[in-house]
Amino acid sequence: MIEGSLAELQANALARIEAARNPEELEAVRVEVLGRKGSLAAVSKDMGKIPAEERARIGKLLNSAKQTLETALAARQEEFAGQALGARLESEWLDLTLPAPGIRPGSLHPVTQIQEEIEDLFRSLGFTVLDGREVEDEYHNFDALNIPADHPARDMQDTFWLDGGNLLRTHTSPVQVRGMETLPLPLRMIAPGRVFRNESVDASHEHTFYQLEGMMIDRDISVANLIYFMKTLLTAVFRREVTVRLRPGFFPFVEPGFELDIQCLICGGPGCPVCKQSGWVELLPCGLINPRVLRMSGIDPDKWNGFAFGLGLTRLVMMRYAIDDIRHLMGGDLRFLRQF
Ligand code: FA5
Repeated sequence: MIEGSLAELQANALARIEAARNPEELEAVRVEVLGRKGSLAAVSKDMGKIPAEERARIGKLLNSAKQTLETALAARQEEFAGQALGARLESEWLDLTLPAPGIRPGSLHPVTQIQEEIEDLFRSLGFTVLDGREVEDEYHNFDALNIPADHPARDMQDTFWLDGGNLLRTHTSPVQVRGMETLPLPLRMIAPGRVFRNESVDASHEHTFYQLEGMMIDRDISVANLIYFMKTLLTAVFRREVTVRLRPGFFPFVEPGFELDIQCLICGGPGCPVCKQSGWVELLPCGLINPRVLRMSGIDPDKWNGFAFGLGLTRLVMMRYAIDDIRHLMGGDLRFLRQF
């Protein structure tokens, strides 16, 4: 009698183990059949009622049923675990053979591009490229350039003064002085770099911008030599004839001094915010080096003379690419910069 119900219990439990649809249902079957208060435990309790000679045999049957069910349960649990792992692998699957998304190549800032072009041009003409310092002393930025103590450029409004008397250079001209101090004569040098002025920003003025200084010292240098180099420079940068004009210009370190303006390439002449409605853009102040400046740097002006220029590099870039606001160039906006 007990044999029969044991066999039925086992068959029934095996079917339910097989039919369980998830680990929770399987656990419910395990508790019901193999748990402390489960159906197998109930059968064990009845062992006392079995005649002694039958007890050992029934006990064996009971154990074997328990083992069979435990094995079946473990096998089904493993099946569920395998399914769960499969699902997870499927959801987290990564194709390591896919090609990586391309790295977007960057490019040099337009100011750097034109700076490097001009450096190449002047190197081919025998010029040395010098690197100046952005923090300068008053002597190199002003005194050695014959800029008098009461010159308005030294004002707080125009110059960023630093503690201790130094300053952020207001132009690249101090590199002329450093060139005269260190290079042997005759000398040809250019010095591109960043300069700073304490002034308000508008479409054509920044407080931080780039200039490119140039200087040539030799024997018998004339204004004709200066004009030749300036024309060579502008033709290379604009790759076409540009209309220029020379006006007298005053800079204490050159004599005579000139302003070389180019006709505005943004508006072509009638006037726009970049050329302040004048049709001309001041680009290239230049002149023959003042003999006093040569003498201050230990050069004999009776034997040597030369020319110097101070190109507004940021403005030149604006002209070349017809950029109508200088703030685009200094703003670091990638939407703008990716065009170059
Ligand atoms: C000078 O700085 C002189 N050192 C140039 C020089 C060198 C003259 C050698 C003679 C011999 P200026 O202050 O004019 O000069 O500036 C030179 C150029 O820098 C200008 O023509 C202009 O193109 C540019 N520039 C001046 N101020 C600004 C500004 N705030 N923002 C952008 N560009 C400027």
